[in-house]
Amino acid sequence: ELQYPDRLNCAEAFLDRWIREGRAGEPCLVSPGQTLTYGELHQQVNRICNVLVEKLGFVTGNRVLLRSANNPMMVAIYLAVLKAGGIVVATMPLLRAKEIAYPAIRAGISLAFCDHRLADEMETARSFAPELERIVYWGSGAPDSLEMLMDAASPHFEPVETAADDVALIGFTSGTTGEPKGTMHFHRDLLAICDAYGRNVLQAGPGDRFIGSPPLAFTFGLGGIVLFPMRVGASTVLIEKAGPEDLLSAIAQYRASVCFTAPTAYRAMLPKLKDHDISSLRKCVSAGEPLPKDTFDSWQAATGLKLMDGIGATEMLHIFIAATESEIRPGATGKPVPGYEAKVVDDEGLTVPPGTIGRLAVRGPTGCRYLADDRQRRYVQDGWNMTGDTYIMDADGYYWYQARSDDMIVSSGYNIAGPEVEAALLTHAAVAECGVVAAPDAERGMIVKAFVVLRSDFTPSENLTKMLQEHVKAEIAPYKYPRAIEYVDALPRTQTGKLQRFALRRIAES
Ligand code: 3SK
Repeated sequence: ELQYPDRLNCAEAFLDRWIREGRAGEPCLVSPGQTLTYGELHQQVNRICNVLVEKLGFVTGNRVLLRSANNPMMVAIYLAVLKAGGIVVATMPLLRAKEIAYPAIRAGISLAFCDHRLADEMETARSFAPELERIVYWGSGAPDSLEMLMDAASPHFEPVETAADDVALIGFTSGTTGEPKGTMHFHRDLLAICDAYGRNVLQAGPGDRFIGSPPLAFTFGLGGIVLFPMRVGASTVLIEKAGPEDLLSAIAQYRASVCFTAPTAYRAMLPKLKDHDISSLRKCVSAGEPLPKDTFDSWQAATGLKLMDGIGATEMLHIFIAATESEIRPGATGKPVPGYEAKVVDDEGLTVPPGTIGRLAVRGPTGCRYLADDRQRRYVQDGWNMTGDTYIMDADGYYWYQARSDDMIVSSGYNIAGPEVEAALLTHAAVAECGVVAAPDAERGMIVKAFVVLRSDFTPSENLTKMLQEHVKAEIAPYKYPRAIEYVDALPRTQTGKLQRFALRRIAES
C-alpha cells in the first residue's frame, strides 16, 4: 500500500494533482490576512520556483533555509523548494541568531528565505554562518523582496523529476537531549506519513478544515497542518500566534474541524472553552508530549471529543503509534500505525513479554537518517529505530508510555517514571503544570523531585506541599510520591513546547 513510483516529486501529489483534477477553485490555505485556493497557491508556488531557478542560481539538490511563523508564504516557499527539487530546512521563528546559524552551518546552506519581520536575528545569524550568501525577504515591499521577484516570474513550472528517495527536508531535533541533529526525510516519506497515519488513523477528508499550533519547522506541525490536509484536498488554517486563546478563537472563526496540538495546550484551553464556539471540531490530535489520562478525561467531559494521542519523533517524521477514535484506550498511546511495526526490548535488544517494561523499537516506511552524525548507530540498531522511550505493551497489543528512557528515576531500587508522577500531580486542582525528575539523595541514591507551577489562586506553602504529596500517594503507588517539591513560575520548554527535563535535572542536581 505504501509503494511509490521511483520518480516522485511530492509537491505534485500535494498540489499539482488537485489542479489536474479540477479542484483549483477550492480553498487551501486560510489565514487572517488571506485565503488562497489550490489554484492561487499553485501559481504562487510556480512563480517562486521560477525565481529560484532564474534569479537565485538555485539548482536541484540545493538546501534552502526557511524562517517564518506559520503563514501562507511560508507554505508556498516550502512547496516551491520541493517542487524545484530542493531540500527544505525550516527553522522555528523564535530561534536566536546562533540557533539559526547552527543548521545553516551543519547543512551547508547558502540560500535562505525569511519573513522581513524576523530580519534582525536573521542578519545576526549571517555573521555566525558566512556560508549564508543570499537571504531573500518577503513582506518588506523592497524592490528586491520576494514578491517583487515573483511579479516578474511566470506562473508555470513543471515539477522537477526527483527520485522518490531524494531528500526533501532536513528537520532538526529540538535539542531536548543535547546538540540538535539534522534528520533527513525523502519525498516518499512525506507521502508515507499521510498514507499511514493520515489515511488509516486520522481518517480526515476533503471537507475537513485543519488547524494547529506547532510551528511548521516541527514535523508534527508540518504533517498536521500542511501535509495531511493537502494530501486529501482539504483546507487548513495558518495562524502565526497560537496560544490557547488564539487557537480557540481561530477554531471558532474559521470553523476548523481537525486540531493538532500538544497536551499542554489542550489543558490550557480547558478553562477558556466556555467563551468560544468550537462545535465545528470533530477530531483533536495530541502529540509532542505524553498525554495524561486526566487531560484526556477532562477534554472529553468538556467537548465530547476523544483526544487522539500519538507518539512521533522528528527522526521518524511523524506519528508511529496511535489509535483511531473507536480503538482508543484512555491512558494508552495506541498500537503501531498500519505500515509500522513496534516491539519492547530489554537492554540486550531481546523482546520482552507483554506487561514488561522495556525500550521501544520501531520500524516502518519512515526512519532515522541523521545528517553526518555518529549518533545514527545508537538510534538505528539492526534496522530498528530505538526512539529512547520506555514502554509496556499489554496482552492486547496496546502500548503504554512510561517515560523517556533518560527520565526513569531509580530511587531506593524502585523504577519510577517521571511522567506518571506528573500525571498524578496534574489531577490536583492547584497544579497548572509540572515536571518531575531525579534529584541526588545521600540515602536513596535519587529521590523524586517535582517542579510545580501553581494555578493563579494558589500560593506555595508547606501545607500545600504535604497535600500534593498525599494526593500523589493516593493516586499512584505511594513510593512514587515526590519527596521534594519546588514551586516555580514557569517550566523550561523547547520551542516545540516539550518540557526540558534535562534543564530541571541540572537544577535538581545543583
Ligand atoms: O517529536 C514529536 O513528539 C512528534 C510528535 C508527533 C509527530 C511528529 C513529532 C516529531
